[in-house]
Amino acid sequence: MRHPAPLPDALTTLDRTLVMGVVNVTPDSFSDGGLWFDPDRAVAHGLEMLAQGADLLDVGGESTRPGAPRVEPDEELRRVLPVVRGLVGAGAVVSVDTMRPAVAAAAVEAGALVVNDVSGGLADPAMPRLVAEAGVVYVAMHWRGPSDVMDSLAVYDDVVRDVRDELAARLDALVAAGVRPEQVVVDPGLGFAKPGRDNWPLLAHLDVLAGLGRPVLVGASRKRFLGHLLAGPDGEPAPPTARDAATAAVSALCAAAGVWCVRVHDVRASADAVRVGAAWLAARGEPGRGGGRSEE
Ligand code: PMM
Repeated sequence: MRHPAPLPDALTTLDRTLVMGVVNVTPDSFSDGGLWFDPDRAVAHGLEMLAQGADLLDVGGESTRPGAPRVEPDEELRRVLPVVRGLVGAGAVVSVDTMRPAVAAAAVEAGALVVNDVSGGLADPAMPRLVAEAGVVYVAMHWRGPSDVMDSLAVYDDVVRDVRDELAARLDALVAAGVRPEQVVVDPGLGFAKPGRDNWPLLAHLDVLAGLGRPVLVGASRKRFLGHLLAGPDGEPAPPTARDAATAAVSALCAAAGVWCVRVHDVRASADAVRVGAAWLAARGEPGRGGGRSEE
């Protein structure tokens, strides 16, 4: 498995897809809003996910569900920082899910090793410079605009090619701002300006995104397109918490496709699923596709 850099040896020696557990410190996320809004509960939830097999934890203070309004920067910091500190103090590898350079900087200062920016640096042009200076791993997700308008931006000629081309442009912009390519992970941004039908071709052609030469992260967990897939006879989408088995199935497919990391709410099933994918690849003579080393 080719890992981005820099990350601790405990992760870069793993020759399989990593599992990132989601810690949403929000009152309104689509699948678990409000459950972990209290910092102590959020930290306890993160520790539980580590015990269940999470390799790293992604702490976010701003919901990105379709239609969600922005959170004030001070409020986002107030939500995220105590949880990052608590989890880093407990020895976790922590990622911060934010579009704001100030929040990313404070989280990195508190020990976060990954900045996960769902806008890929588009929401705030100061983000790439901050990431270049901080030297941390940066997840650049495919994004076309804020959550309150993103559904209207879902117009593609060919969704796989368009997402690849737009991510390639982001990579160029990041490198131009001083970010080292080894720092960057790309992400198709499932569900972000992508209605149900557009998510499946992206999952089925992860090799096209991998062709950008960077590790790939996939966030399919509990998303709407899985709810629609699992709709009952009445046509009603399955609710978010009934999407975990399907999420784990996607994690196994991602692992078999050589994806670097899956971002999930229910860690236990995906921790098993990525091991299934690794065994499947190994039996094909393709263990981790490239040795358990980082690029540094
Ligand atoms: N999805 C959500 C939030 N952050 N980050 C990355 N890199 N990729 C994703 O697909 C992604 C993300 C939305 O899900 P949530 O509200 O459950 O956190």
